[in-house]
Amino acid sequence: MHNYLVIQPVVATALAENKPVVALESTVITHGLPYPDNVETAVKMQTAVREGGAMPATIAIIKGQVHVGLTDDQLEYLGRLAGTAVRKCSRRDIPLAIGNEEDGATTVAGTMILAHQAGIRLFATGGIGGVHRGHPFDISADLLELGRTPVTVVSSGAKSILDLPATREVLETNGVPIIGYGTDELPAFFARSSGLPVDIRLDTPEAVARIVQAHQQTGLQNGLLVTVPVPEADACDPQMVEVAISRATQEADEQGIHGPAATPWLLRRVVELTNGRSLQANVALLRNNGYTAATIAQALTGLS
Ligand code: PSU
Ligand code: MN
Repeated sequence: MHNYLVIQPVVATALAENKPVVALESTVITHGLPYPDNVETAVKMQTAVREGGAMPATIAIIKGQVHVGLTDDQLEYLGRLAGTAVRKCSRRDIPLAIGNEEDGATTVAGTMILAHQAGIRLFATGGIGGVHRGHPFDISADLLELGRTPVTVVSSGAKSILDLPATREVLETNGVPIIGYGTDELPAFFARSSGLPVDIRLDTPEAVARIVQAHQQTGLQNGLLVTVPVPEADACDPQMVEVAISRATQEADEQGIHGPAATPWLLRRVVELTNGRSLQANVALLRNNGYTAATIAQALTGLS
């Protein structure tokens, strides 16, 4: 293995024995949720992956080393970096954090790259990045990475802080199929639907695993996107969320918040504007996506 890559022994053993493993990202910990909710949620998500029958492998860069699978102490260390200037690592940023021996939180894009290098095929998170509303050139590196790295990402779609129709178009251009897990519509993170269609609806882990397997057999090098709606009981009232999101995006424009700072700023502001109500949905969907990804990972090891 590469010497910058430190694979936690339990994760390495699971991989060597062809047991199911699910990667988890770290930007959601440092930039997506406040401390200490972020650490609690990360732990809950790891537990949900185990309950679904797979080994969780949270990925982050700590002092220039890529860790695949974190200890509780390392999770706590990362959690306390929330609100600091810790580097948010997509493809562009990975060599900067490693070479400069920095800490780095991996985004969906960054986590896909490092999961693939470690030999992990499934990755669960909350929401992917997309095309920003009113900023058609601010396209998340997540969308391009999904077009070039063969990892299956399980998420609840994207928040409507983004331009969802444009996001869908960019995914299509990059050859990324959207699989609706138990849904005909692309989920919109806090809300179970967006009005936009998925490319295929599948209702069981086995059905998704067959697509992942077929994709692997073809040797295609893009990623796959599996979208899972937030559990019904925890979904937010769409109107309440929309009001918060509209206000947050308007404020961001007025204050000139853009680039990599845009997504974290908007995420924090939406939690404030919904009085934390959106946090409950966020935690619920993260756990549910971890569990779902684990069941798919397990079905996949049954096929190969
Ligand atoms: N969307 C969320 N929560 C998150 C993110 C997105 O609902 O935590 C994070 C993910 O790590 C994602 C990143 O990969 O933000 C996208 O950032 P950008 O738009 O700058 O590419
Ligand atoms: Mn961006």
